[in-house]
Amino acid sequence: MPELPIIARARSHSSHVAFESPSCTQTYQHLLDESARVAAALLGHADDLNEARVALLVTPGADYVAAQWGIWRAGGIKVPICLSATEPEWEYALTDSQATVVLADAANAGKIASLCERLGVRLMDLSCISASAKSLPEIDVSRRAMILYTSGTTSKPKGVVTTHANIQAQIECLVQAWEWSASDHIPMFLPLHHVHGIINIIGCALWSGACVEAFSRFELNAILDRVRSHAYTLFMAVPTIYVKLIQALESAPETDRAAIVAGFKTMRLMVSGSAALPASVHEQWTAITGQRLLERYGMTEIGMAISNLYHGERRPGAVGAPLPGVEVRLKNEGGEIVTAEDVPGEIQVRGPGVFAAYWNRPEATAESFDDGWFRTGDMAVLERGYYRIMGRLSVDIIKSGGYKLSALEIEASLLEHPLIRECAVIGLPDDTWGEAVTAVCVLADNATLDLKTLREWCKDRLSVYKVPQRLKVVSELPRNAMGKVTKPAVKALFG
Ligand code: MCA
Ligand code: AMP
Repeated sequence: MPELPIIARARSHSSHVAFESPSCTQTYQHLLDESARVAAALLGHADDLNEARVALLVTPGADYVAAQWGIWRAGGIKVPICLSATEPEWEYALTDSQATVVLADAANAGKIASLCERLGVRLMDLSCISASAKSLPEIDVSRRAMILYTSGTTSKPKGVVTTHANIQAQIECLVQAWEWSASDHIPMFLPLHHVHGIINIIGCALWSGACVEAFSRFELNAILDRVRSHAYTLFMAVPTIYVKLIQALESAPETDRAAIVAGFKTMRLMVSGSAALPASVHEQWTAITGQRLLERYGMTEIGMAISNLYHGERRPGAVGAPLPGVEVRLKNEGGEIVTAEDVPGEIQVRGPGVFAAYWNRPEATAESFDDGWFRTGDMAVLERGYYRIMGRLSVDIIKSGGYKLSALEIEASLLEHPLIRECAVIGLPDDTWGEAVTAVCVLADNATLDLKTLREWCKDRLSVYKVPQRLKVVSELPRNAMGKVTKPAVKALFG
């Protein structure tokens, strides 16, 4: 029976090591066997999950992939949820996606158990699965495979639906452009509810028969120890991580620094993306390690679209040229397609990696396309053959630590605070995080509120990266003649 290409590829690498950690290694065969067991357990007496949504709450590593492949092999749609999210955020993802099952590992099952009970969602603990393998359904690549929640210009995140064919296209274009092979070895320390970790790292590695070393989070010292022993051929991270690595190298004793730098120097490729990499960080990294970072541009809805060249120029401050199989165009405010260099326009993308739809949001889906081209909402300009990102069309989208955040979502939460009468959330430039979430609030009469108290209050409502880093209390918010709060004027309050 024909299998999903991702599974057939794994079979061709069955004896290779897929995951390695200081304590154990797991082969591709292990992932195939485990995912067959997960699929059988999910199916029970059914023949096919028929695109039922299965939420995934599993620590990065072999179990995560066994669960992911298990869902796919059983015909389900995988909905990975953020390990560090708050209960209201989990509740939103489970109810919006209408998930019927949460698949969790032993470390996380207890954290979501009461929510599952309250919502009537079945909780399956991966470590307690006892099903033996059974015959699995044939899955066509046109079927829907994954829903990723992404923040945007609405107050609640939208579910981005991709098919197996979309995922395959997103992976194959990177495997080709960056010349992935079975001899690659890559650390994985990014969250696995976003494209960067799921597609660019795990997806490409496992498609290629390569080896992944998974960390449960960005464990700086453990990762540097492995770099120092020349463990990796490839490294992929967000700009904030390169800033943190530079800080760590600058403060390390000279002998340690030289040993770690040698480990970075010998990697065949180091990539930065998910947010703008300041040219100064790019240049600093080259000065310290001799590596020229390859910056690329992508989005949850499209995978990767634009990249500096693997063989060729890697220009600081620019994201490069369209990836294989991806079409990119710029459209200006007047609705004209820009063909000249040095003229800004919105990036629009077309290609087999572009998502199928926003989950249950036909209007939002329709609005996000322009004659078959996906409207990214990012402005760019073409300069000497390479695109340079100029910013976003919406001031309500903030990028912090590589996470895309909706100012409107954070504002809606803050307005539930009993002392906050009005608020405007903005992103202010920040050397480490790219942008720092900043709240400007009008309080109830005679009330006082400090940042520490506000952050403490936010803890149970918003993920750590959405919690305001700065707070300014004002007597009124700047408004235009129509009475609407103007975010540029709010930003101007900070000089
Ligand atoms: C955490 N902290 C922050 C932020 N996040 N402070 C300011 N701004 C933030 N955004 C604070 C915490 O409050 C805490 O403070 C301290 O930093 C450590 O928190 P922790 O969560 O442990 O931080 P970390 O482990 O150092 O995390 C930094 C990180 C992480 C590794 C950069 O944010 C991360 O994994 N980001 C990547 C996200 C990602 O994969 N994005 C891709 C989506 P205290 O110490 O006071 O308690 S975009 C995508 O997929 C598209 C397609 C693409 O193009 O790639
Ligand atoms: P997300 O929706 O979380 O997938 O984030 C996608 C957004 O991240 C894009 O729309 C861009 O605004 C931003 N982004 C990704 N890569 C880059 C980059 N190299 N430079 C600037 N912005 C980027």
